[in-house]
Amino acid sequence: MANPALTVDQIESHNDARAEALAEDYAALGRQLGRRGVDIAAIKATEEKRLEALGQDSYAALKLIRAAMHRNDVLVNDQSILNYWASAFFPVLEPGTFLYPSGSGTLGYALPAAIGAACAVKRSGEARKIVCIAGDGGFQYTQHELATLAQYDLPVKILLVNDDSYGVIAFLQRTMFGQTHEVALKNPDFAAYAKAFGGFGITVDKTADFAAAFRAAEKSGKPAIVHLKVDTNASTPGMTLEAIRAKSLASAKA
Ligand SMILES: Cc1ncc(C[n+]2csc(CCOP(=O)(O)OP(=O)(O)O)c2C)c(N)n1
Ligand SMILES: [Mg+2]
Repeated sequence: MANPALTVDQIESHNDARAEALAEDYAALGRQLGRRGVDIAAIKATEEKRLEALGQDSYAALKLIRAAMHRNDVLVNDQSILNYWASAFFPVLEPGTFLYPSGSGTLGYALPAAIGAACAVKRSGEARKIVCIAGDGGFQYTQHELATLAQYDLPVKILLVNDDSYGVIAFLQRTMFGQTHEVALKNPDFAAYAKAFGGFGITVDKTADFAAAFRAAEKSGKPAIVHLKVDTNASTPGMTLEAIRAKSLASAKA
């Protein structure tokens, strides 16, 4: 016999129970690590300092976004260098406000998930912002869903970090093989793409311009893309990609 369909209320109560169980698991893990003398807060603070020292535009944008968001607003993440950093360093202040494809690591998750979050917020009548972060590669997996945002007038704000590349894959290839293969991307003009759907689109290429661009996106009241152009050779914690490449080539020659 087929399973009877679940009601929205049943799904919500199931999700609440799971969230509570997860919170208990994490608290228990924290206590266990604490007993072994592992100071997670200290490790996090050290790593955060290292990341900040890289002076990355995308990470600076992430911090500005946190400052612009209320504690109940929702950040929806794809899989990109900035999303990995966000998964470790974005301060999450309330349960259910940080959506991330934990485990599956699915590229293209963020936009459809943001649509789900925006529908839930609309249904609840609450005034909560939905902000979505994706890289150029991951965004293109599901970018046609911008049509859904436009059709249902869902004012999701998207930070699209564009390095014209599957950047993290390039990083891994350079680290392991000293060269890259098929990671460069030919992208559309993402700001124009948002405008083509009647949304708001803007391109910025430095941190100094980001806050004003994000404010303008919020003010528009529309689905919006803030298109942040970053160097294709963007840094990764601890070392720039170029430095990693040079080291890898040198060791291959030795
Ligand atoms: C469905 C799926 N395909 C492939 C991957 C492997 N993958 C993880 S990150 C990534 C590159 C993402 O590129 P982009 O969104 O531009 O972010 P960047 O690494 O440049 O910051 C790829 C191909 C994945 N996680 N999921
Ligand atoms: Mg990229």
